[in-house]
Amino acid sequence: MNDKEVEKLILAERKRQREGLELIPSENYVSADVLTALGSEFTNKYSEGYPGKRYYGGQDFTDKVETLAIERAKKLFGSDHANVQPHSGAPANVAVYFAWLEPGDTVMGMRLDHGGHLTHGHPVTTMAKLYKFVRYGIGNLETGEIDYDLMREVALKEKPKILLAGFSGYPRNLDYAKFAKIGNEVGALLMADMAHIAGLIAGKALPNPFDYGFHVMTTTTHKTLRGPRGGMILTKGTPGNPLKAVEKTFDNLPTLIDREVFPGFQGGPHMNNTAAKAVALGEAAKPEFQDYAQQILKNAKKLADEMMSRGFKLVTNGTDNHLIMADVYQSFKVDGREVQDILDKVNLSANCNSIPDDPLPPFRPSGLRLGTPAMTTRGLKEEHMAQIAEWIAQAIKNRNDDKILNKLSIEVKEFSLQFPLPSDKNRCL
Ligand code: DSN
Repeated sequence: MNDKEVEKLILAERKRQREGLELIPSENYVSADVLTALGSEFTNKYSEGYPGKRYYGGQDFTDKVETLAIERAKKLFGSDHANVQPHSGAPANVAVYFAWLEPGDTVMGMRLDHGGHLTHGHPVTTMAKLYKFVRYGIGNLETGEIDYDLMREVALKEKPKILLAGFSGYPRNLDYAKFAKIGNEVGALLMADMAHIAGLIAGKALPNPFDYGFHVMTTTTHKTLRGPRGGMILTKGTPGNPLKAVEKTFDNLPTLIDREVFPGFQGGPHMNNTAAKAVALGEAAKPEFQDYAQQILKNAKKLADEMMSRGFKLVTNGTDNHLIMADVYQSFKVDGREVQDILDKVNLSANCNSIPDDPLPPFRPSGLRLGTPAMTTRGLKEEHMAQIAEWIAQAIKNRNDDKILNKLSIEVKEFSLQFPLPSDKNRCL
């Protein structure tokens, strides 16, 4: 690169990623092909509109690459329609709200402190000024089971126009059949935000909400799906072909969503990103991606067991998916932010997170959130999980001993370097 200042930072970040282990459950390592598509000449092109209906010339190849991404997404997730233009997960969710709701309408989503996401109506978001958000949450904190009776009671009272299933900090599975029953009873649009688990659904390791009658799914493309940073909206039903599953017809939903993404509130799509999404969707359709998805779950269960055997209290006492939420405050009387900082010192990357009914504030919460998608990409298996749990426990216990922390950081680095990043091959920089 000519720009040595930026080159230095790119190389430093690459070194950080190689020498450490990524335990943040929403992060991953993409392939060299995804990086190549991201760095391609598609970044030079404006393509407002959709394939076959653009506002600028020169769209022969952008149309083809976007169509490829759309067709791959539809096939992978079993949808009738796909919009691959959202720049990320938040705009994907907002597009569905704008398409389906009038200001003042009600949406029902998961409590943030029980694992829900900011964009599911947290009071600090702009959406919370436009719509009324009501909540469901975990009924049994020991098992993590959602209180579906209370969900139904609130839904019957509040009549949400959207019932939203999805999370960014919930380590169990949702019962989509129960969601669908309640949603259909009140005539709500059934929406799943599968940002965290899209790769697990694509890899057939977790159930697909569409198989339970959901109407729309939103997702990011960079978490378990292992693509570039971006978003996507998948819908059932096509224009002029109403869904028969519910009394209300949702036939115009795909068109309404497309209009909200563009020209509603996004301008030109990022075509380099679209190309990279197409690559990632192609990779996720391969049989080996199913092995990857299963291995994520096996690793998460093993890591959870190894942590619990070392004194970590886990929210819901384990995991059914890729993520683990540890109550480090209850376990070791140290808050999640401090643990996050300690782990950074030993080349382990995780993030602090609020837990249900957290006695501590959101910026210094009780929880530590971690997960296995990224380390599984690097080839780690169940037999490595005891060592990772041990490093985390040792780092916390010896947090005031720089000598021990330094020794742990070297151990983690030497271990990590044995597992190259998938993009280490075929790099041009
Ligand atoms: N920031 C994402 C996560 O880490 O889960 C959610 O948007």
